[in-house]
Amino acid sequence: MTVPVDRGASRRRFLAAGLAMAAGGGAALADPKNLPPNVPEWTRSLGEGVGARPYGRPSKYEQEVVRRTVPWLTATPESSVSFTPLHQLDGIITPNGLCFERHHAGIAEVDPADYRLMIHGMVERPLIFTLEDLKRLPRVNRIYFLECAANSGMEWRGAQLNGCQYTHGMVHCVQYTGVPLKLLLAQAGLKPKAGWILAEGGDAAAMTRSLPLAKALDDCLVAYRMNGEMLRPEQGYPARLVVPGWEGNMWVKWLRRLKVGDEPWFTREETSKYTDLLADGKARQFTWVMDAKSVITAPSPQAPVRQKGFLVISGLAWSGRGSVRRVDVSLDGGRNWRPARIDGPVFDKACVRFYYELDWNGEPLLLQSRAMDSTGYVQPSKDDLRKIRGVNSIYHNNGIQTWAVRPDGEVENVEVG
Ligand SMILES: Nc1nc2c(c(=O)[nH]1)N[C@H]1C(S)=C(S)[C@@H](COP(=O)(O)O)O[C@H]1N2
Ligand SMILES: [Mo]
Repeated sequence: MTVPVDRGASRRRFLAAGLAMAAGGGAALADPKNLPPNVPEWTRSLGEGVGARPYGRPSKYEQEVVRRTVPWLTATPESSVSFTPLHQLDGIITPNGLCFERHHAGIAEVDPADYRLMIHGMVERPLIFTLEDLKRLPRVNRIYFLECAANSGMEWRGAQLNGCQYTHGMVHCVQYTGVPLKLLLAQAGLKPKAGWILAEGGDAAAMTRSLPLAKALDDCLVAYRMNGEMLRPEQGYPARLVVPGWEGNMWVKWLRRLKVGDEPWFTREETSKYTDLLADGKARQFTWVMDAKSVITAPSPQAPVRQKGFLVISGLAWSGRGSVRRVDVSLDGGRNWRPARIDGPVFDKACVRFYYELDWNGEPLLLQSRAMDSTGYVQPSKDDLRKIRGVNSIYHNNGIQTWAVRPDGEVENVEVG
């Protein structure tokens, strides 16, 4: 059923038309015996009682909303990544079970009774905390995004992966509960020469990163809860480092040790990995901050447009340097930009949700979004980024993404010259 839409109509009329189409369009898939004026199946019998689901699960009709992997990307599942289904989510919070995972040696299953966090090195009092010790300390709640530095890393040499889950799905945004790192360091007492901290994970990769003391004392947390419940094993249960705005690799999971020193350790993860190879063969090192970035999550290749008429374009934006101040959307590959509508809370170093509504009559679109943050920084085009960074890099690709919307509503990952 097609409802002709007057292109000059008011937004209220677009909405009315959209609703009429939704009712008509949905009818093809529906079972008539559940539709008005009939009494549907679920009204004819008692439902499952309370207690049947001690830990709730999504509806059985939502089974397609899952993390996905790209099998050819990595040699083993233990050192690999799964991607957040960004195209199927809304708002700013990522549900715990859908947060992308990046492990270098699989998921460590840490018994909380045996969990210990050691603080040593250039401190007055080396300390060992149990999980209960951490939980007894004053705690804070903060919403932050975590983005792997390799997010969009496959796209440096051109459009590759057909879906924002794969091009941008190495990001999640949750509310952490934890202890400010500065409080733990104060308990141990920093020696005058202290300038760096080595964070080590308790997994088989024993992931280690050097963290400058200034950042540790600023806003880092040792978190043990996400979105209210204890961290998931995938996210570092029972405790992980939270390094707001900085590359995901530094957010050491299954955190077992913090060593205070006076210089960085130059570990594998900050020399051979997580450095950015430039065109001249030199590499940038210690590029910790994740710059402003955005992506349209729907429509996108995995979320094509199903109906003409009123269309909500939806996306996510974030910046590791502050808060997102504005997001612009382009329908024509970056020639014209219009401000998007940000809806929901805007926090520092957290995702924001933006919308742009339009009436779509089947004309081809080249959808783009660009984020601006509180420092005045504007998300660059991929070509502008390549002028400075070359194409040897894997990490820190925050270039503007383009989705081509075809007249039939299918969407494709493309680049505009
Ligand atoms: N101990 C440990 N911490 C780790 C990793 C790891 O493999 N082991 N991977 C890092 C990387 S590269 C990223 S991007 C983030 C991913 O966090 P997530 O799995 O919660 O999404 O964790 C970081 N912390
Ligand atoms: Mo990462």
